[in-house]
Amino acid sequence: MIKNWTKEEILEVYNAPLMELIYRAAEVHKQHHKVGEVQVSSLLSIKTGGCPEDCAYCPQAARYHTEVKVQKLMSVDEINTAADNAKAGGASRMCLGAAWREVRDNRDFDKVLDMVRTINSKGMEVCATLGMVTEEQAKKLADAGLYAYNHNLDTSEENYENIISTRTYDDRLKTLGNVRKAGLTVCSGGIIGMGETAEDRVGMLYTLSLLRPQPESVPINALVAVEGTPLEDQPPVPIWDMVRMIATTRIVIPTTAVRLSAGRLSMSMEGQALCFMAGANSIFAGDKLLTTPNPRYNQDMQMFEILGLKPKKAYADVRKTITIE
Ligand code: SAM
Ligand code: DTB
Ligand code: SF4
Repeated sequence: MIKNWTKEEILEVYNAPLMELIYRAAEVHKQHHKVGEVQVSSLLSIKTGGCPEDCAYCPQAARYHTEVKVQKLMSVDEINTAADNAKAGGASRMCLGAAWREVRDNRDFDKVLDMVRTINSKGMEVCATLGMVTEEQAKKLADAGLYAYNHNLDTSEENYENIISTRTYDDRLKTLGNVRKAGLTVCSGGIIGMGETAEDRVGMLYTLSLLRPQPESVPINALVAVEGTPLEDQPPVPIWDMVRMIATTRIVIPTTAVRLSAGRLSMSMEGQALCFMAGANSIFAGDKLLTTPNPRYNQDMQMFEILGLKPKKAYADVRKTITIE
């Protein structure tokens, strides 16, 4: 039975003494996951910048003056090469990101469906984050072999309008519903460090925890404050807040993959180790996220070696092993 958390209960967890919180999260983690196994995803921006939305954190919004250069949708050939490289580097999942408000039924979408087929045929999990989708579009993505759809709630319902005005929280939830109806797995989380309160962080986790089924993956991003965006002057998120947020996510949504997402470049290895201890079991690897830098791949593999972490195999690889044995 999945526990129905109240906001008050989640806030109590979030505010617990830090060592108690980490211990509790680590116990939950051990019960539901293999300790030390971390899913490694490769992130690729297939269409960059020029987005009509006004998300205050985002360097890809056309209305802010950032250094991001607009790039039209990549070709299927380019994706093919990128997927080969990612696989050779040990990634088991590839996540395709597009700076779109929503998916439109046009040739670009057909191209994305081709990209999904191409990556899927290599035995890698494919995830996409393309903005809002209808149920029909989500079904087409599922038919092409998409494994997961990422669509973040980003913050609490109450704080949403302070961060984004060009769409509503309900729009976001509607897309998550469409994704679910199409049989895709759901990846949804948010960002901390945008000036939100602890109650906002908890409010977001509360909404995510109420989804049935709960999301299979919850990315927790630390804001990367990019020059030219309205949030450019936000101070860096203390690592302790990141650890608290990850531990609380782990406790409230025990079976999900908690992804230590954006912001790792500003974290020490010790800080990241605490995040893994507190229940993070997924990262984005590769020296670029969508438009901002990420730790170098070799540096991450060194961290894996030191902390005794192992990259998790793609579900497709696991299936193959089972059939052969
Ligand atoms: N356009 C699509 C959408 O908004 O759903 C997909 C791409 S969008 C860049 C994916 C997610 O990246 C956002 O929901 C947000 O959580 C995260 N993100 C974007 N800019 C960020 C930043 N500067 N720092 C941390 N996370 C960020
Ligand atoms: C998510 O939650 N974080 C990733 C992924 N989903 C698509 C994106 C992070 C983007 C960070 C800012 C950038 O590189 O543009
Ligand atoms: Fe566009 Fe997504 Fe960036 Fe918002 S987060 S501006 S929707 S690319």
